[in-house]
Amino acid sequence: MLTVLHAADFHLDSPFRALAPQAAQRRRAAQREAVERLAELAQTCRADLALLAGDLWEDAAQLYPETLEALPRALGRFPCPVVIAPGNHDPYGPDSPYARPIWPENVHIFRSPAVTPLPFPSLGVTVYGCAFTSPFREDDPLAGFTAPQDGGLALGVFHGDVAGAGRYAPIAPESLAHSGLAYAALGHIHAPRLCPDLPTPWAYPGCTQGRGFDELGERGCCLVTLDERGLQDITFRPLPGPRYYERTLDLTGRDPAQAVADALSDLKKDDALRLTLTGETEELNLPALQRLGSGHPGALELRDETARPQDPWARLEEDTLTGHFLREMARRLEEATPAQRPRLEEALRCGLAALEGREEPR
Ligand SMILES: [Mn+2]
Repeated sequence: MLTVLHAADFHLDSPFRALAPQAAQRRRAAQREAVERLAELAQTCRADLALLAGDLWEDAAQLYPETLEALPRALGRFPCPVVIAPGNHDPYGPDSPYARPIWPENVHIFRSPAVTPLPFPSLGVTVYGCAFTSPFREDDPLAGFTAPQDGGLALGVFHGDVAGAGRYAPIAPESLAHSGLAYAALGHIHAPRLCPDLPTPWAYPGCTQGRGFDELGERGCCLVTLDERGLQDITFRPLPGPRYYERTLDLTGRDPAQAVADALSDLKKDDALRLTLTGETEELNLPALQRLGSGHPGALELRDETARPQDPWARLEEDTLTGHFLREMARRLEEATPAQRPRLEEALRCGLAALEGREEPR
């Protein structure tokens, strides 16, 4: 049995421009720590091989020296070979950090845009992969490629866009199907997507850490097990670290400050929450509500979509259909028994909504 750890899209040293400088700095530190957590996971699950499918950093020109120390050090802690297929954010080139003598012996980096074999005879595995050598690549790196069926296990690691048609190495489904690979470890798409189907199982592990409200929830890597017949299992494994969440909070009948405090209570310090406030409530004191998030620096985003409570009887005197409706409902409610009232009140709300052309009763 072969255990493969597959990760991609670390985007180390992302700018986190939406955050205050200190919070952004903590996010970058957490990104570096995520690579340490990956190394620990590789140790605890006794990985035989790690496949990193590109975009390990956001921009080589903006890398901090700390990162160029931390990344090779963390990769050196993997108990196995680590194979990197550079992507559009970390393309290989003579000036790339990948060309510097900073990488430990267990790290192997693809340098050519052509698919190249990298054999690991002791594992009975050949890894096929290639590199972005510039920020764009419009051809399909797997077009016309088929791994020789030489008895060993053929695995692939590529940065590219499955079924995409853009400038980031579009990989056609037919190319994958004809590749002869027992598993294709992909990178580029930031949401996890696992496709274990034959003939060529593939997956995107997604980015190792969310960087904004377009990258919500748990983030991590894939653990893949294979035997000589091929894929046995793919599992998504979340990594610890700051998370982005998006929630809706209905404030109808609630104390806004208490409701927002409750929503924040299960959030970790560096987590970020976008909270859309809905329902009927008095005018909100947004700065005061925002201050409740001061324990989560720069990471509570409030969106006020609340409505003011309406007096249903405001138009009772009007000589309009609505006025007639309200007067009729007032008469019936006056005569109603307590048991009849809830149904009539519901009819009042629905009737008013219909007259106002609303989709939902207030
Ligand atoms: Mn990426």
